[in-house]
Amino acid sequence: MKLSFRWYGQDDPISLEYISQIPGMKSIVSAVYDVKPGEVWPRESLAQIKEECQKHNLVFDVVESIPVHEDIKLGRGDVDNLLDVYCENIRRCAEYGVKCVTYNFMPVFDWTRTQLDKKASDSSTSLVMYWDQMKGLDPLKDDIHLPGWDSSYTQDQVRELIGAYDKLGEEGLWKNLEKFLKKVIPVAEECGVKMAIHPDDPPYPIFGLPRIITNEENLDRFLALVDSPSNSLCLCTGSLGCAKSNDIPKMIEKYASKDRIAFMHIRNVKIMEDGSFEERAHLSSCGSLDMYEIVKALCKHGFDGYVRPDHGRMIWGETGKPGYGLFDRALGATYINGLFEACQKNCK
Ligand SMILES: [Mn+2]
Repeated sequence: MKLSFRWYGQDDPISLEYISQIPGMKSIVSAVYDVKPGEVWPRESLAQIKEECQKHNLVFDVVESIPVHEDIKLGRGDVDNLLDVYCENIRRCAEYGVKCVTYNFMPVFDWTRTQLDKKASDSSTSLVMYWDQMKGLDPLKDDIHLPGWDSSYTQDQVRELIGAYDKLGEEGLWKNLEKFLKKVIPVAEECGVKMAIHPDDPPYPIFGLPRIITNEENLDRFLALVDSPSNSLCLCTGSLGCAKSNDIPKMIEKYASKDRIAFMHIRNVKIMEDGSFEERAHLSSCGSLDMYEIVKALCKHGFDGYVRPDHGRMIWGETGKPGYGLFDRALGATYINGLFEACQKNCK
């Protein structure tokens, strides 16, 4: 496996120097963050990320993410031009050494939480999604400002988008995803890039919006749309793991054996009685997921893709971007290192 860490570029309060001091750290996961979806990424921006990483003996080889324009997901507007731009961005990333590109196909919102700084009994804070805070919210009637949702949309735009997705439905979204893949995957193959779709977070409908990258049946359907190693998964344990019905080690076993996992996001969540969930420390005993079984399933199939510690808690007084502090993600990285060392030695 190749250990990686997400870095938000020059504005990230966590420096590449600090990241490079985490044992075993090799790859940087980043993106051009100041360009809107549907626009071409300037080569200078990619070159700059690459150079900065090199200065710290790190490699910029994973992109998270190239966002998919809502019109591609909705199949409206100038889709063909938007798809051309998307392909051009893949080519440009490859020119600067990128091997894996993450993206998602979630309508409107990337992820849903009701609170970003829920205090645990040890005074650490983390992101949570509580149903009792969600219930009663109706984006068609109320002005909703959930943390993490794109604040560049006006409430009217959100309502329009929700209406459009409602009309489209799940099958319509599948159709548009297929069109996207048929255009993009051949380009990725050509330039040696693995496209890794991130599952929906959480993996069930929110406010009636269709969600399709959610469970084993749908992952099978997704991978069959274009049967190529370039059409791969970013298997996020914490996203898929929010649904009790998803058996994460079993899913990893299946997709790693077929070489269809390009990228692993490893983190733990605690699922509550009512289906609410809290992001927790990476350790198995801190949440609902068995991290040992997860890593064991990867090692059994000689997994050599990218791995990153996903969201961490805020600990030791650190402040910053929720989920993306240094300390707890670094602890996660060393824990992941330990699990891999043990599992790899056991597999031999
Ligand atoms: Mn993730």
